[in-house]
Amino acid sequence: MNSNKQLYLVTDHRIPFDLLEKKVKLCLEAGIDVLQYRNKYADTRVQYEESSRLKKLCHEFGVPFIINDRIDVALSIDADGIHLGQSDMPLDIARQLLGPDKLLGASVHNSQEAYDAIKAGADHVGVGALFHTSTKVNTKLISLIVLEEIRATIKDIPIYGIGGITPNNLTSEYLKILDGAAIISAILNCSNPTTEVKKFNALLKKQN
Ligand code: TZP
Ligand code: MG
Repeated sequence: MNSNKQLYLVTDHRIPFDLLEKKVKLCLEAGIDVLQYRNKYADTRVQYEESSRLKKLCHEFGVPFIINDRIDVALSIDADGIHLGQSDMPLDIARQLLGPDKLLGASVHNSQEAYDAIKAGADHVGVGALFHTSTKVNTKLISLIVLEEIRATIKDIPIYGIGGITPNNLTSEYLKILDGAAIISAILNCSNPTTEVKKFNALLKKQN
């Protein structure tokens, strides 16, 4: 079992950017492993400016910075990678545009999508929603059985769980399958992000 699992923080567009930046800094200080900028609503210029600032901050802590959906924004700020869903740019085209060295993440919901993502050159996948979430609308829940099927298909690249994950529901059943957890609300919409990051890391980094 991989005992050094990753804590992958995803930004929340509902938080005003100056406050978000402060919270992200606290999380970097407390120990996150990856940051993804996710904002489906802001103008391109805003996305460019916000992601430039967050990339600079992440790199002060040696943490990779990934952009959701927008390959143009990722290229423009030389982000470390991109995360794409099933209705975004095809993964193989994204890989051609990004080159071999950038991180390419894919959202998958079943073993066929997992198989396709590996073939197209994904470096890691996100699977969710594992639990009820109000952060993303129209999200179907992925059962533990389907997650296990995806794990059986994906042997060599990391699988991150996403969707409604909290320190309470990230149980050993999930930890034995996942390589990491991707979180929005449980860290960014709580009164003390530092404490929550530490709680997650106590689960994710414990020696199994
Ligand atoms: N993809 C599947 S669920 C989800 C995304 C982006 C939202 C995760 O946010 P939260 O607040 O951690 O449930
Ligand atoms: Mg997307």
